[in-house]
Amino acid sequence: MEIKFPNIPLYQGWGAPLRVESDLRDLELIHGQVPEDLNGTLYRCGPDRQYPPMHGDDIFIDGEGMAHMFRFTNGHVDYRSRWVRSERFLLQEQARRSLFGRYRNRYTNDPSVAGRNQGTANTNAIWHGRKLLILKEDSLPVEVHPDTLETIGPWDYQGAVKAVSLSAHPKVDLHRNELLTYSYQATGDGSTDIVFYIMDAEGKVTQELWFNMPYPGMVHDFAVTDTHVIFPFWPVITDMTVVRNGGPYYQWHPDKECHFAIFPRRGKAEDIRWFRGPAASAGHMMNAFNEGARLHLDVCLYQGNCFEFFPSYDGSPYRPCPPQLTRLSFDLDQNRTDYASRILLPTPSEMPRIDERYIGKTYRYGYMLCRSPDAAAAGTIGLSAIGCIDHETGALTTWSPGPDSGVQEPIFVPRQIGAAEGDGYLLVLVNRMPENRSDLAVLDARSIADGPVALLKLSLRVRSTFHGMWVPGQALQTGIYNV
Ligand code: V55
Ligand code: FE
Repeated sequence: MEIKFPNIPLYQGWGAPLRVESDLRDLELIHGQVPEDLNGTLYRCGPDRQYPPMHGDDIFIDGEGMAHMFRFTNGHVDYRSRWVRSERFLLQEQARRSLFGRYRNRYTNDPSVAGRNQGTANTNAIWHGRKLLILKEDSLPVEVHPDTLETIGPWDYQGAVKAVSLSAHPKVDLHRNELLTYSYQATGDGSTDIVFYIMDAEGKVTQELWFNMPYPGMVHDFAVTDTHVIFPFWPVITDMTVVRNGGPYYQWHPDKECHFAIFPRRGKAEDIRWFRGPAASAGHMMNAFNEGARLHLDVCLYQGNCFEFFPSYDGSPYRPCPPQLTRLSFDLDQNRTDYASRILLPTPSEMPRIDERYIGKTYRYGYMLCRSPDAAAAGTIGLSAIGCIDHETGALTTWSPGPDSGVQEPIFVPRQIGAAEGDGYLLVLVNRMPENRSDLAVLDARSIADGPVALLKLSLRVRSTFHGMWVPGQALQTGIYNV
């Protein structure tokens, strides 16, 4: 059977399937100097396409996972990429074709893979509990080797995780060396079960709280404060009747409300407080923190449906709405169920990150993709700049790699153990679209507008990735983070 990808925009230009595993020792330096104090590894993960899809209407969040690493040692930077050899990948490799159908819809899979794991392992890479884990929210983590990216296998915390999946957006508490994570639709497709877990530095489950969601929604990300956990439920909902008929796994329900569950990190089901508000949606949270009895959630919020490819259940047309960094504030000492909402930044922004030593704490700096001044002139959303918001002044500073280039989610690296908040670097993959290849930019996080302190060249394209993490060399050796 011939290998031919459908002629759709998704697979053209920068999105063309790459399907290549690479090793590139010693990236070329375009300009600047790689900081000598930057020792460790940037891990990232994104989708590629192993084989042409079974259905023509593929969506970009559904390719097979490719893991990437950039290892920094004493000024040298080495790059490597490997497919994540999930059960799905291995089955398809054997068959030399796609066997899994539409995104998360097992009713569209080839009958030969009934009951097999359809997880793509394409969303995030995190290092915790002495393991490098590749994550996809519909399945359990896949462990890969932190030096080689060779796949080791699925990881269920020695059977302690009974949920069928774990989120791709866990939070690592670097101070306590704990992982805070969860599973939604945790007992199977369309279920309303959700479970919150805390794992210790050795990967032992030390907290587990099961409860029910208001509807079987998508819970792509959540947030934690030093004391609490907040789960947002946006009305992007699974209807199993639709799924069984081969339809989309999620549909937008503009007539349903958002719900938020807030409880103490070590709380019980009776501690859960619920809040509600008008329909909106989001992929990603920047951070959350406590201020007295109030909990603030900073989120890149869409005033409508954030997924064009998950249509409205009632056939109403998709209305584009740019993501805006918004602070939702919840009073925990009163009996109200509503919350306050304030836009922190009107400029569209997404893929928010912070200095992760400040997860759950009052924090000053946020980093994200944002609309570049160039794109603003062209009238597109064009999230082609890196932004840094200073919550103390409200000021936004940006760096754009040029009008024909794109950027991927920035990752913050502290300059050294004990550095002040925001004192460090941002690592940014730059998409050089006209040249069909990538750069890796190292920015000084305190002055991103000055441009990279080091710009490294790859002779190849690093297809768009979603998320990742910096792991200090010292942490890989000792097994724990030291901040
Ligand atoms: C998202 C991404 C996913 C997914 C569900 O950005 C939601 C949201 C990368 O995969 O499966
Ligand atoms: Fe995400």
